[in-house]
Amino acid sequence: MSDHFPTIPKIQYEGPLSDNPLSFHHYNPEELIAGKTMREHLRFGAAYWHCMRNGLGDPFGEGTALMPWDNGEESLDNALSRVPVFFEFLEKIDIDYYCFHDRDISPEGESLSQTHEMFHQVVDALETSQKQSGKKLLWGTACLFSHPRYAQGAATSPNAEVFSYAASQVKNALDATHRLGGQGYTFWGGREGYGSLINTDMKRELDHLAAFLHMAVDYAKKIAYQGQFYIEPKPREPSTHQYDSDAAACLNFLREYDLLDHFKLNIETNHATLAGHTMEHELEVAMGADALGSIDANRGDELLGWDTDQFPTNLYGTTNVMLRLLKMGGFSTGGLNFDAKRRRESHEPEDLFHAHIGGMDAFARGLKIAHKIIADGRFEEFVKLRYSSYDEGIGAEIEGGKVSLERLDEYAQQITPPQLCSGRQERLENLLNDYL
Ligand code: XUL
Ligand code: CO
Repeated sequence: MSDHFPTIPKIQYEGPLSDNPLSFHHYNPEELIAGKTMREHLRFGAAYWHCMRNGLGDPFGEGTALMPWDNGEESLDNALSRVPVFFEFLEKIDIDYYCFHDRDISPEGESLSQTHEMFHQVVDALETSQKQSGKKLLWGTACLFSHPRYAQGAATSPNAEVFSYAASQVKNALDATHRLGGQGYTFWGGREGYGSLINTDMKRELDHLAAFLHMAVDYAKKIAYQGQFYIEPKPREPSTHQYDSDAAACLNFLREYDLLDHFKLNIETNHATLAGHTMEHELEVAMGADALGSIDANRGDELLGWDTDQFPTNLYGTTNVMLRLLKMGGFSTGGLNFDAKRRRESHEPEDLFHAHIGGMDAFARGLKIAHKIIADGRFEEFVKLRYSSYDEGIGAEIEGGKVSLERLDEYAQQITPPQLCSGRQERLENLLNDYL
């Protein structure tokens, strides 16, 4: 194994009393919870783009990240030399899965065919490293938002040649994902939206986006790629409005264009916040349609209005996510991918470890707390009781689709005016705090 993090040992579980910051205090990978190990429940993934390619710049200043293994060149050699560094990181942090965009792992060439050629050479290196380490690809994707050619969209660009370029990237990224045994393939519509409606034919752009996704589904069938397709909602940034703005908008789009059988959603916490929703709202919308596939785990900052992609450390947040995941019966193809970056001030390689340790420990605690809440059953019991008027009598008839408006008109006039029970929100909020 390479040694690019010489001062970092393999991170081990040392328990909550340990004062070693380079250890897990709560994430104990082999500990059993409800019949599965923590490792199996949580299926952590690391993002190649944030770990290896994010220099930590912001709109006001250049990057600060120290990356002694990187010579700063957009070359194939430099791309290849990042691969062992990333796998050493995965090994030391004990994360089993990773995710990448095509342009994170390899650069643009002079021509599109040269770009693809370099890309597949790096994919060869990833394949070798995966075999040696046992690490797995959670999902792959194509970066259809950084290059200036995508300034006006990719599949929703007004220019058909740009659409074709994007299709070519997706074909190659799908080939690579298939080869690497990727369990999923994500579409995040980075610039699939508009800056202004003044120059936009929205209906035409949406039709194009659907055609693009159908082509990907058809191609996956052709190459016998069985992984799960995901759409990742986000309302804005970089576009003023993105067509995949939240879970409900994505589901509506997928249904309208007959794509719902082929896609699930990859829900990201900070994107939920930007959409004006809680993460748990987005998860429940996706779950209601049996379409929760994977999670990009991070958080925003209450004081900043943009996608800060911070590491998740908020226990309410991780508990709320794990409550939904446990109720769903866990991931099948998906996982908890840390689509998160360090703050610009945390520029040393060691900070990559502290950041991921914090996220992993926060999710381990979320998992334990959520399991306890579900095992106790008090929330479930309360909610069940709250809706119990639908379990029998007129309620059961309503749910069974057996009554008409006229019948309810007659019924309502006979009964004494309805008495409501308290929703007990504050009592339940106190109860949640008791578990934390
Ligand atoms: C951008 C974002 C992406 C997707 C993959 O906000 O979250 O990194 O996860 O393209
Ligand atoms: Co993401």
